[in-house]
Amino acid sequence: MHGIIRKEIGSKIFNLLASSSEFLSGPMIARKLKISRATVAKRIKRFRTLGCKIDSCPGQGYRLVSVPDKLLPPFITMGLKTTIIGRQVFFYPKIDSTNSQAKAIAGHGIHDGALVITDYQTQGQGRLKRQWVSPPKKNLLFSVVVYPFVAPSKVFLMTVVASLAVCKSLNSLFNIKAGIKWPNDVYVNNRKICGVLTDVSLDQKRVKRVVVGIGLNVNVEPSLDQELGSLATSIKRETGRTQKRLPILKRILEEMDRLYKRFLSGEITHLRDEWLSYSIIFGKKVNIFSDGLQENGIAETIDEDGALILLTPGGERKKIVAGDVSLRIQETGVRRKESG
Ligand code: BT5
Repeated sequence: MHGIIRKEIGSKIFNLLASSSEFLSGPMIARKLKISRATVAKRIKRFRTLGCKIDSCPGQGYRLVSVPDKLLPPFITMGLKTTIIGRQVFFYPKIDSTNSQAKAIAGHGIHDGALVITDYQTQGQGRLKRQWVSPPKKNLLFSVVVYPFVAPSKVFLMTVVASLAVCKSLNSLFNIKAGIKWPNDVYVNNRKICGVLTDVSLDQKRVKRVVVGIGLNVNVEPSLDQELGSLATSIKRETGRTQKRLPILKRILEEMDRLYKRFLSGEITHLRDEWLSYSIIFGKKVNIFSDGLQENGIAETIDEDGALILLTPGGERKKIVAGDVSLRIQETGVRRKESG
C-alpha cells in the first residue's frame, strides 16, 4: 500500500514537471500535491538516478530536460498523443509473455487500450505454438488490450491496426519501406522485422476482449543470433545505427490510436484498403501450410473478413482463413526456411 502511494506521488511530481517547459519551484510542487519539500527533493533525486536529466536553479526550482530510453510508464505516457491506446501502462522488467499477462489481467480494472510491456520475455509466443525470440532490452515487446464492440468476423482488423501502425511508423520515423505479409507479419527487404499475435475472447458470439501482441526488432542484430539468422531484420540493421525504443513505441501507439478509432467508427473498408496497399503477397506464387497439408497458388486478394483468396493452378478460387495457416512466398534465393 505504501509503495503504491509513493509511486502515485512520484508520478504526480513527474507529470507536473513533464507538463511544463518552465522551472517549477519545490515549494510550489509541495503545496500543489500537499506533500513536504523534502519529499519533492527526494523524488527528484530518484528520477535523476533513473536517468532523467533535471535542471535545478536556486530560487527557480526544477525543470525536466530529458528522460532516459527506458520503457517505464511515466516516460511512455509523457507527451503521448493518444486518448485510448497506452493511457494505462503495465511494465514488467521480465515476464513469460506480454500476451499471456495481458489476458490474465484483462477485465480486472484494465481499460480499453491498456498497454502491457516488457524488456524481456521468457516464453515469447508466436502463432501455432511457435516462439518469438528477443534478447533482453533490445527490442519492443508489448500487448494492447481492447474491448471493441464488433462481430468476431471483424477481429482480424485489430491485426490490421497493429501491422499498419508498425509500417506507418517505420516509414515516417526512418523512411523504412515495410510491407505486410498476410496474415500477421511485417517485412522489410524480404526479412521479417515484426510479428503480430492477436488473441480474442468471445462472449455469446460478441467480442469480449482482444489482446494484440507486437514484437518489433529494434536493436537486435539478427546475424549474431543463430535463431534469427538470415530470416530476420531489425531497425538497427536497416538504418545502420542503434535506435531509441521509447520514441518508436510512442509513435506506434499514436498510430494505433488513430487507426483503432477509425475501426470503432466503422471505417472498415478504408482500413482494409490501406492494409491491402501494404501487402507484399499479391500476384505472387505462395504455398499455404495447414495441418500438415499444403496448397499452392497465386495470392489474389484478401476478402472483407480478412481471408486470403488463392487462385489455384486449376483456376479455382479458394478462401483461406488466417486461423491456423502459414504462408510462404515462393521466391528462390530469398528465404531459406519457413519463418511464420
Ligand atoms: C508471430 O508469430 O510473428 C507473432 C509474434 C508476436 C510476438 C509478440 S511479442 C509481444 C507479444 N507477447 C507474446 O508472447 N507474443 C507477442 P508467427 O507468425 O508464428 O512467427 C513466429 C516465427 O517467427 C518463429 O517461428 C520464427 O521463425 C520467427 N521469429 C521468431 N522471433 C523472431 C524475431 N525476433 N524476428 C523475426 N522473426 C522471428
